[in-house]
Amino acid sequence: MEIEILIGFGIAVVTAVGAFWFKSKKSKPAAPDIKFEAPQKTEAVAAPQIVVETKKWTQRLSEGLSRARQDVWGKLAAALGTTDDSSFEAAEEILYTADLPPQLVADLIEELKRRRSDFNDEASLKKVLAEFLSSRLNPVQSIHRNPLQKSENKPKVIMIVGVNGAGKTTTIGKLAAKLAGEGNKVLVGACDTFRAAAVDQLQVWCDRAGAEMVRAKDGADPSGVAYDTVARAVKEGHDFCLVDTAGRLHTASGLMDELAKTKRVMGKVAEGFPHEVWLVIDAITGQNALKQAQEFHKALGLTGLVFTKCDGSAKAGSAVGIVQQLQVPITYIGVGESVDDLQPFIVKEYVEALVGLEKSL
Ligand SMILES: Nc1nc2c(ncn2[C@@H]2O[C@H](COP(=O)(O)OP(=O)(O)O)[C@@H](O)[C@H]2O)c(=O)[nH]1
Ligand SMILES: [Mg+2]
Repeated sequence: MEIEILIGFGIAVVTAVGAFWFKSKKSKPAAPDIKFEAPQKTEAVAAPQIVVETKKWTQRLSEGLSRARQDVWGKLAAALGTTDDSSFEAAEEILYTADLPPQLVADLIEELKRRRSDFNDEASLKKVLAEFLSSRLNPVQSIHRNPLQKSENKPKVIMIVGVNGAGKTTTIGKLAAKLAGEGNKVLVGACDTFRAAAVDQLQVWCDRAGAEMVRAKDGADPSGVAYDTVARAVKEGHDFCLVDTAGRLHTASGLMDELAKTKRVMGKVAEGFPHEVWLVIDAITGQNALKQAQEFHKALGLTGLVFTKCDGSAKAGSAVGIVQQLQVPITYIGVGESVDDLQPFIVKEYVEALVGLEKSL
């Protein structure tokens, strides 16, 4: 009797499990068809090209500034979680790791204390930070006109200076690619005549960009190469002329004299040459970049700064201090080695990416 009950029970269990297995197996194939196709297709087709482009750059900028955001700006929210004075001390310490000038740190802490009631969560704190940083950048940045607008009297001449390894040659290569890609006739002068490798590196960029290049024998006088370059650019009707220079240490007075001469000599070809003198700054240099920049500014009268290698640098925020103290605007910002990783510096994009505001909206 017991055996019969057990067998009966066993059959019932096997039948139930079998039915359930069969049912679940049968219903499986239907699901994937609906899930996969539709959303991907509509997104790709519907998005207008321009939106996709903008998104890509702000995304790259955001990724490029992630180190600075994680190590500095993003930590402020946690530090300011409490309302006592020690939280402001902690915030101050974090800001110093960003290599900001002491006065700027003091001003920001004061602003945070003054506006304490304006932020009660992370998103509102980020807004206050972004407003503060913008208020420091905007007065200098707003005086800046579109630097890569074609000059009425061709060519527009841009001289690029900076210490060794800052990213001068790469910046010229990227700008040449951008300008030539827009249909401009571009001539590049290889005035870093001290290193054959530097000239070869520039040649590779120019070949890729579709720009022409003036090169002289190794060790030739850089100012002579600069003169030849701009004179040829005038003669041949180039739209833009980009002049690369050597970069030893900014403390070497010989370099400053040589650069000043190079600039002067270009002015002999036509009045107003060069129209722009841009200093390329490696973001990792932090506060030290200010001393560099002051030296270059004194010798050459800078019209713009290019802030490179912001990717991977916790000090990417130091740009704010440099712009404010030097009163020279940033024209371009670089967050990587590819051509598209160098883009015009837009205050709103930069501060929002730096503090992570765009993510919390
Ligand atoms: N990660 C990163 N590397 C960069 C950036 N700009 C330039 N570089 C690299 O920095 C190095 C030095 O650049 P280079 O243009 O030769 O410097 P120069 O001595 O001032 O001419 C090269 O390896 C570049 O690829 C940037 O924005 N991000
Ligand atoms: Mg170089």
